[in-house]
Amino acid sequence: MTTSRASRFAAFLAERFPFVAPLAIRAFGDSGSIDIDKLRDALGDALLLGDLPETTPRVSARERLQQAIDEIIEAAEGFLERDAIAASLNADEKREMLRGMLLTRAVDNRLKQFFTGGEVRWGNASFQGKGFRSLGQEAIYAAVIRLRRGAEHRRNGEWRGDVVSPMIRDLGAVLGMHNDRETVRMVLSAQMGKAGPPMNGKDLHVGAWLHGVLPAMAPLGTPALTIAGIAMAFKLRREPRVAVSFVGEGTTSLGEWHEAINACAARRLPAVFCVENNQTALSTPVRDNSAVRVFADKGPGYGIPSITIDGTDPEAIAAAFTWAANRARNGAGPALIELVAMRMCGHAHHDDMLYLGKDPQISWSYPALTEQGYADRETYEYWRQRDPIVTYAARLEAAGVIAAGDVDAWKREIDELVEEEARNVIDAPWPDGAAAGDGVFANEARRTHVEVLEPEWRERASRDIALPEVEAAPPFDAKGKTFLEAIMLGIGDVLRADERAFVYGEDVGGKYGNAFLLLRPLLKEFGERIINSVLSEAATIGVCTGAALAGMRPIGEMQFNDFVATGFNALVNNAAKLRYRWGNSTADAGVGAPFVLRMPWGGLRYAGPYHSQNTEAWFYRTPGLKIVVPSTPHDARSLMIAAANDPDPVLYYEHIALYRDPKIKQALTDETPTPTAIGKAALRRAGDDLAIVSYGAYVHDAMHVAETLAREGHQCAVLDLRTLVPLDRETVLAVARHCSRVLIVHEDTRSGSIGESLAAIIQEEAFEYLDAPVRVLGALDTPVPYSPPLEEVFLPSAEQIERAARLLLAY
Ligand SMILES: Cc1ncc(C[n+]2csc(CCOP(=O)(O)OP(=O)(O)O)c2C)c(N)n1
Repeated sequence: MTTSRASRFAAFLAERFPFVAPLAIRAFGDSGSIDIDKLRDALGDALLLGDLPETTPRVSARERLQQAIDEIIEAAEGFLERDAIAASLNADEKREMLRGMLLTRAVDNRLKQFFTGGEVRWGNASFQGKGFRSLGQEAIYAAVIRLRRGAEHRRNGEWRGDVVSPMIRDLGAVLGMHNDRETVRMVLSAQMGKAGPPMNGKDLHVGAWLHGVLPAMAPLGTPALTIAGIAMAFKLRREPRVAVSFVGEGTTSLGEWHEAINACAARRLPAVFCVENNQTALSTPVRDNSAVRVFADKGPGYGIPSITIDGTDPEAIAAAFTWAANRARNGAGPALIELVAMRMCGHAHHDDMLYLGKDPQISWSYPALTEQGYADRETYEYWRQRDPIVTYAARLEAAGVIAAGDVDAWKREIDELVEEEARNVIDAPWPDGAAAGDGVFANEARRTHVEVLEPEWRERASRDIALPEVEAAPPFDAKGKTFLEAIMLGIGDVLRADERAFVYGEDVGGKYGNAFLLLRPLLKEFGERIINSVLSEAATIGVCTGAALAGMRPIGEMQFNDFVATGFNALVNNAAKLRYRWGNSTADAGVGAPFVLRMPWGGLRYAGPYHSQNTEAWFYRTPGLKIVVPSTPHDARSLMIAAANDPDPVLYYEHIALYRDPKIKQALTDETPTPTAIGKAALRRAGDDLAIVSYGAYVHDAMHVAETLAREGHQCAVLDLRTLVPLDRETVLAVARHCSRVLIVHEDTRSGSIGESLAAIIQEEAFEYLDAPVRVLGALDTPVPYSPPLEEVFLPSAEQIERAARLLLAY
């Protein structure tokens, strides 16, 4: 079999464009040279047929065929570029790749030894840690060899290089981004849950923002979305930086991965997507996960170039990633690289036994597969001959790049280094347990368990029974601004004040300005920063998260809050947890995702089960997300400014029924107002007899009921929560203690609602002040029905609020 460049090229064409391979072979003849012009001519002669009808309306057959030729030529040029890159790899780079693979295997071995060795003890038991193996996939080290990495890309404590998002199998890429004993210790320490940056025992996945490494996530598709957001930040700031996503072939079955690629492809964001096909997803063979011929076949579906290469060939990998990164940096958008290799170990430490049928000895060589193992025997035997360390070492030795004894000497050095760092981890302290309460939000006090029945605590807490002042607010003004206009003004204030801010969501940009035309007045001034997302809530949330991480201040939008469900994972498992997972360490302090997610929300409009929901309780109990719920135009504007300046993700719930409500208009200033503090409730009305606590649209119903009852001499205080997270507990409790009777009213369905949570807090902490049960009034526990008579029964009515209030007053 010949392996001349021309024959490799023909094989490449056979893989991606099989019908063209024979034509190329004929065009080049025996010359062995590859002439792109000759290929173009040959393709033109063969494909550009004469008179054919349109392929589809408005697409001529000629245009379609020309597109196909352009695609083949681009792919051919890519092949040549990769070949040139591979040829340009210098001896130092080659040695680094080999040493990097050795280091990867040594660390992987040490992680396994930690798992089986019983060296680390917690109390009376050994702590094994939970960890994943990378045996057989060490060549991934080569993917980062020509990325922008290293100290020169860190300026003023900020990472300015490329960013990679490794998955659990990509230990090599993590080590490659910062090949230093510090990284070795980070990796070992993360698995063993010891104190130390950057994870500080908070997560076993390791990331190092200051070296451009995101921590892997267990929800496997989500990091690709973060990569899309980071790439968006790079593009908006016109920085020549690239964001790289790695996933296994099993993960290509997850929607988030597709949504990320599509979002990047649509805007030609500087991203690279890599699929590592290692034959097995946990235990599931490739065929049970997908019917594709090769995973690179998925790329053309998104209009991006893709290639499949040998995942055990470091030079091919280095060339592929350098090619893809170059084109991304030059504005050509993402590419997809599939690496084919095999996992030569179990999915995780505990799975070695099942995969191989026997727990392997720690060794530089691959373990043997026994009869009992579930790995496919024939495939395993094939890949056993392709150990990237063995084959590459032989290749470099044959080429004179390394000398005969180099590998053995390196193995000794590396083993020593890894062992030293393992000892350091064994000797390292455990994290201070109390730190479990640190770092959910920036700049907050440590969270602790509180025993609210302790007499001392009760004594201290129960003193505060005074009502706060009724908050000063602009009065109603029929000529004033609507709630909708106020939100728009707040967004305008933010965009004007902070060049890092941009708006991202479905239908927000172009000539449209969002589904409610809310943003339309801003399009002229800020058109370039009001950007249409692809139709994907996961992508919107992922892009906001990644861009925020990379230093932007996105204002994302769910067209209706109901649709957040399709981005739920990206919000609760990524945006909400990022700060906490990084351990809030000094080295990575400030690594959070500060963005605003606008949530048009609520019923009262006969809009049915998918355009009316109250989703705030879904997130109320997710640590790491703030929630604001303005009820007046003034607050809508000033809370938008506060939310955009907040260092953490803020869900901004804007009630659609208030958007154009003429009864709540207020005069607003021309100047940017002072931001309203997040976490501060507003007393809207003072009263001693009953406290009505509410938020969103129902604040106005509460006020009406209070006014009605006042005419009869009953004075009700009305508390507008305004922020749900962090909850203004002190004010809620002060109002409850002061009035002794509490009615909580909200639009959301009752069971598991925020009202029930407040009632629990009030009865626990203000029990001795209460003269009546805390009453919670919410909607029926059903989906939101559409037809007016149905919705009116579903929602709590003014009559129900008034009746509950009267019963409480009389209790
Ligand atoms: C969303 C999600 N579902 C399930 C899992 C459990 N899980 C962990 S790894 C894994 C297999 C991943 O396979 P693949 O993407 O091919 O990567 P590989 O492990 O083979 O490198 C599964 C199912 C998970 N982590 N995340």
